Amino acid sequence: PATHPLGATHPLALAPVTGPASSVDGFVRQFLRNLNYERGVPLSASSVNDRYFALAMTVRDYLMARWLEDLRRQRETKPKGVCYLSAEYLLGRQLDNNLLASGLGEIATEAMAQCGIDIDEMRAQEVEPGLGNGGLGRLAACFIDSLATMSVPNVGYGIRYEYGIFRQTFVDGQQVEQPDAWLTLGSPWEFPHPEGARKVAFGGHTETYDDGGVTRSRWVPGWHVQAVPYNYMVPGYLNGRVNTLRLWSAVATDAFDLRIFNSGDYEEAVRAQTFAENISKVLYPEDSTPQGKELRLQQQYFFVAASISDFLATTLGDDDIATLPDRVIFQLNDTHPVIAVPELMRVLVDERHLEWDAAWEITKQCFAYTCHTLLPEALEVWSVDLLGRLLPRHLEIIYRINDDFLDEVRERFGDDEMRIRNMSIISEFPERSVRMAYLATVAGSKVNGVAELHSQLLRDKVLPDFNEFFPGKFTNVTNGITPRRFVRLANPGLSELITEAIGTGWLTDLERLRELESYAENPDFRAAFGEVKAANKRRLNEVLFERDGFEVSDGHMLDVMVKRLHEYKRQMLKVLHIVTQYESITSGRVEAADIQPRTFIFGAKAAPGYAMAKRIIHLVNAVGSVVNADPRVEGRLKVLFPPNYNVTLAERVIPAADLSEQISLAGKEASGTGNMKFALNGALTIGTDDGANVEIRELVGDDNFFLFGMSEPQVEDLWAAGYKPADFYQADDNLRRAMDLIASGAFSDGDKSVFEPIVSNLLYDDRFMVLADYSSYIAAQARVDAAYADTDAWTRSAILNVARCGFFSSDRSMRDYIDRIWHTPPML
Ligand code: Z2T
Repeated sequence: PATHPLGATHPLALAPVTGPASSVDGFVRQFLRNLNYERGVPLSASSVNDRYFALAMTVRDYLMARWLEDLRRQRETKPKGVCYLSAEYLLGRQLDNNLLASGLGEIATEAMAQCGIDIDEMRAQEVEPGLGNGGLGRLAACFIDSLATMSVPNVGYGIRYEYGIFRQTFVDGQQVEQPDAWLTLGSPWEFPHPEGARKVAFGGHTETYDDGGVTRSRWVPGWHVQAVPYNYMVPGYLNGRVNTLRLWSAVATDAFDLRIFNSGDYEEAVRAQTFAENISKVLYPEDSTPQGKELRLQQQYFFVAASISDFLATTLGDDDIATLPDRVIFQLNDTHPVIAVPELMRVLVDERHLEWDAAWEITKQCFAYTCHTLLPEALEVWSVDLLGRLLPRHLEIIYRINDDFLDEVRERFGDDEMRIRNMSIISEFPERSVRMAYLATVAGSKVNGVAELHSQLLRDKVLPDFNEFFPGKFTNVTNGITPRRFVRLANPGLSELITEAIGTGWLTDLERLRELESYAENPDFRAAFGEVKAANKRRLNEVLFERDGFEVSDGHMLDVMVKRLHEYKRQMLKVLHIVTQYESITSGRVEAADIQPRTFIFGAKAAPGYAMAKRIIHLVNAVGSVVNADPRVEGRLKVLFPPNYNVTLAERVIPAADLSEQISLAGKEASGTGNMKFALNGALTIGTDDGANVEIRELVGDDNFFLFGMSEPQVEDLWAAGYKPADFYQADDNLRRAMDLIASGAFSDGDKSVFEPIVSNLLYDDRFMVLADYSSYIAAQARVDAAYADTDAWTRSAILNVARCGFFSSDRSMRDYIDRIWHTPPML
């Protein structure tokens, strides 16, 4: 048998590599067994998909013993665990991650080679599960990776959307959405458990009844659906641990089937079935503006009710319900799962017959809430009307929670009606509705923001009354990213270089990257580091050519802005910089030869209903076609916008980047996590003092970060003073020329109307103060150009970025949650 890749004496090497797949021979045998007996094909007649499945199953088989062992030990020792409740998990491809976690990478590669199979072709066969929109969903995926790696008991609960985030295509430069049918060829990573289905109720009405002299309320639902769990392995990194991700899929209940049988109205019955199954059909693609659609509320309640019921049935079992807080913390990933609060109250009071106050004491201890935004339009509210129709009992419970809470507020602050109105979970305008963030804040044992600045603004600006009322409830946990996927897998070259320099161990103790600091002064190391970056650019060029036919130029600085398209993130500022450079060449004021060659890469999906975001995508593509084709530019500026940016593409783009664009208006980006991925892969950041940029800059130092723009207090002041974007347009020649060029139709075949809405929005509204930060941004970009010209100094800075960003490991985020919020020790 092969030795463990960490060496048998390494403390993480708890589980020796054993079992059928632990040698190349064994792996080949198990692979062929799976191909023959699970896929039913001989190697000679197998399709790529057959081989991919058989390979995945062989990795699965290896992990299975560990999974079963973890589940057994959890049943036996009953530790406190984390139930992460999230409507999104943006997992990315699983094969490589699971090979890495199991330590089977080399064995599998050799075994495939012996079978005449190129393992890269297997990797390419996997369609990534895109069950999330962006940062929030990817964060959930990083967190469950870290929990498994840290041996903390955890189940991630969510929804198995049949269609994940849409596939983005461009037609004439404009976004067109295609359905993401990720399950068409099946998924080898999921384990359906129809026998573990939970019944979820909806609709109907409530009624009162006499319970031995006490009047109680109960729910008489109108209809039900079945929630079928699909389990996914979440393997820790080389520690022999496997946690579970459990995603729910909706199917019609027997009642629907019976209706098919009895009604005689077959079509109507099938329609009813389709209605039930719609619940887990598709991920809502809005990342920051809740749509208030009934189906979305159905999704939220569906997965949350199934998850609580599942936890109580399978984990708490017959144990005393009063011990629940010793066994679980339900972490609410934003407000999407907050309906879990009244649901747990309903279960405790209506089903387990606890007194209200006792139930509330338990509930408060069992929840904690993470807020991911500051945008007022992103704060979820549900109309009382809709909630009352879909979940009448829950609405009653929310009213009672609110009444009790406001009584306490009155007790503390007297009849301050203004304060009462401001703190009420129920808002009256523009229609009566439930403020989900308030409900989560009242119920949660802790409330956290996702970066220092964000948590501070949350406390002081968004929920100041609550902070005053609940001293100590608000806290910060700065986000993080898993270094396994975003350094080791995405950047094998850099990983090898790091290991050569400082040895192994850093992937589970990322602060050890500090040991690289001295290497920044070592010319050989810098040369090797530069070579890795160059190789990563070539690797990126390969995929960009393959997937989009892009031809990328050598010797360019790679300037990257990848994230959802949103006005607050200010892709427009990046466009104005590009147009400024382009205009300065074509007007003859600057020689093309004097310009630092740059390739600008954009990646961004717009919410399908977000017209302005879609127009900005159109503009980026339009600017790209004009700039890339203009001979006067002499190929020194290139704008590339590969469609359908996703985790798989991120893993190629980020390691190749020289410059990371993190240019949101200060006070708008809660944290950002792409910013961390870039810094840890040796890109320098040009950024505002926003979100986690603040902490990145503090760690890497001002010399290794290009800061620009207003600070959050300056933004506040400018608003208060009355912001007039047109004044900035008038005052800055470069800005005026860039805006005028866009307005002239230069990027729309002379048709001035195409981008007019963008131009006039910037001139007369500009909610995110693009024009106010423009001159500062252009000046910072000039500093970038100057810095890049000194390759050695740039590389030194890049190394220091890597060395000083170990803090941003999601392992550290998890430690913070564990110490300050969850109190769930590792299960050793
Ligand atoms: C999302 O990805 C984020 C916030 C949301 O607020 C919703 C979604 Cl889908 C409701 C992002 C933040 O914008 C980003 O700053 C942060 O880094 C990320 O969540 C993870 O916390």
